[in-house]
Amino acid sequence: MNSHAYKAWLNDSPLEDELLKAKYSALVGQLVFDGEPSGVLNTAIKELRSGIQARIGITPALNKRKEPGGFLQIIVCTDEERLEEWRLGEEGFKLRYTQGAAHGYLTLTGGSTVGVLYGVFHLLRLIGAGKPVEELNAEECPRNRLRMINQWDNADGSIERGYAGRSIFYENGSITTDLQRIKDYARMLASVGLNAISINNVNVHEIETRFITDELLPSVAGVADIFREYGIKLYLSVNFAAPLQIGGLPTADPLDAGVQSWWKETAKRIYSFIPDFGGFVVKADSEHRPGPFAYGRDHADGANMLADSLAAHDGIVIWRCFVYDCMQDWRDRKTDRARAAFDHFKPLDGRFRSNVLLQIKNGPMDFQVREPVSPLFGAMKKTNQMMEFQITQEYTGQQKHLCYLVPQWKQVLEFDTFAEGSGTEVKRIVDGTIYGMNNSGIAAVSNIGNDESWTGHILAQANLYGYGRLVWNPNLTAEEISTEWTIATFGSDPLVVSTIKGLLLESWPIYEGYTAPLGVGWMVAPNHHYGPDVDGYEYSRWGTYHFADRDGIGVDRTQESGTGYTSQYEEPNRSLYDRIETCPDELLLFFHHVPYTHQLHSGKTVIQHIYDTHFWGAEEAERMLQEWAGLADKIDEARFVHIANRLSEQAKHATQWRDIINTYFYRKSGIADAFGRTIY
Ligand code: GCW
Repeated sequence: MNSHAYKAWLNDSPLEDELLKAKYSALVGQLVFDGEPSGVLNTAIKELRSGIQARIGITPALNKRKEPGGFLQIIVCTDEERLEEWRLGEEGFKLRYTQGAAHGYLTLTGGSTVGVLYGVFHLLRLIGAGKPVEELNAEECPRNRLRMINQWDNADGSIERGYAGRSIFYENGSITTDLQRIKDYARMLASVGLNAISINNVNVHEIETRFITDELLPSVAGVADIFREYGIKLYLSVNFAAPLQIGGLPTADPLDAGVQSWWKETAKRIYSFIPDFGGFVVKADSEHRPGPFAYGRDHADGANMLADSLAAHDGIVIWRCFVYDCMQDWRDRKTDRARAAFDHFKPLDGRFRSNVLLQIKNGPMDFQVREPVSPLFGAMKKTNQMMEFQITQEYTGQQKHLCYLVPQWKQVLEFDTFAEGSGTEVKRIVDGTIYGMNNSGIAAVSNIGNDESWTGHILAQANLYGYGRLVWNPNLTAEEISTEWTIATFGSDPLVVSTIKGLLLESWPIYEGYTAPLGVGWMVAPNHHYGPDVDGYEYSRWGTYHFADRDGIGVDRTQESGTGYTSQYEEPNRSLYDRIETCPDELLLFFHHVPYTHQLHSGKTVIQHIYDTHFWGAEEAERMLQEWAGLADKIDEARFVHIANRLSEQAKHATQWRDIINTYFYRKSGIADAFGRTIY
């Protein structure tokens, strides 16, 4: 596959500026490297040479010593002292342009071979953006150690919450033989600095349970080989009940000696096939998955037992905190799903092994368009913790709607938990600085499938790209990341850049505008979660209610009259959310049950806000389509039409959202729209 859609941000069209091309040629005509490149370095040099060939039209010579003329020298740091002296992290790199007497030259120094690889992708990005040679400088080191992607792919080829076709990893119960596609994916991930991937769904079914057996490990190892070439470690999601289901044991009790030695043997076997295997991702006692509760044990018992099996091999356990009662009764107003992760895990703080990481979803519910930040961040002071984001757009339009999530993630990472006083932002907890954790990082659920465009919606590629860049450096702004992506993907034409960047940055508020209001969430059709259904989950067992009646709407999570969820936050956040007077509008209904006539800080009533944002959101969705139309003669036809079709579907669907939500609340409240607009 060779289309623009497939190449995504690794667009390698020849540069048009001939003068600039000549300048680049003078600089990168020879690559100087003293040694025999192998492994990741080999990948880096191949990427560099093919990238330069495509962009500039020359294939750089690979020289051991400098020949006359400009050059690009590659240096790999091989010992720790040097790393310190050069102030380079192991995965970091420095790129320097120097103007010599007769010619200029570039030096790319990597803290390790993978540092060089990241430097190569960075350099190619700068060249693609047409940076002047004097500006080919950078000094970069990733802020987060673990920069991970979680695939929710199943062995049968389906993808849980996948919106871009079938799995690129599996077909009919086995690992695919089309390894090229996996390699192309590894490239994309490495190009934005990601370094870890779990390749199967956290809901581990029958076949995937056997990925850790002699029978299937050879093919898993084949996949690990591909990712290794790009500096990416492979992880597997495992089934906590595996000793029972495939081990022939009568129990999976984590304190049972037989179970413990079964997992130790299993770990040994895995490492014999994959020497640098990353470790296990575990969803246990969550949504009917097996776990330690069945044996009267807790999460620390379960996670530690697995951690012990991996410790000798430097492997880690990533234990998910998405644990809640999914058999609730809507009449029960005291049980609160939002409280669950904190209630389960906070009491266990300090009990987890150092090679256990708790993976916490960004919000306390489940990847809604708007949620507060999970209060577990900062609450676990003696436990490694990492963030879980969702790139796949389960609740945010399923890659049929444009919803650029970088601004949302950015808000989460910038959130001040006050866990250690002011300035304890989430980004500094998950990067390990606040609690000096040895394991930390960020993971996200992937949004790719075997669709030609990878992500179903070409503009949804920006979410995968943006995720990688943000995790590399959470201090980048959404504006910077979206500009970078647009230029890499569509080129530097100013109208193209400003239009696409604008669409991306406006899309989250627009999507929020015509869907569930004021942080309440969950007004989606059950099961598949696409499209409006205000009461779709209102009487179900999942604990996701909005409690709308004729008088008001929202969930009372205050300390005095509600579920007490707000008490899980540190001050001043606790009072901020607890008090209706200070609770931010966008989260009002998450924390409070209010009458429709309640006045927001914006000055509007809740009901008028609902009407206004829904009319506005649908109009904006239409406007996005018109904006895109303005790029007709600036974008190749295939991508232009693909995106136009998606945006037009979105605009249509937004009117459906608008009407269903508005009508529902008009009927419930009996209060008319102040502007007399059409409500059915
Ligand atoms: O949001 C829910 C999804 C499930 C998913 C679960 C989880 C993998 O609807 O499909 O299961 O979250 O995160 O475990």
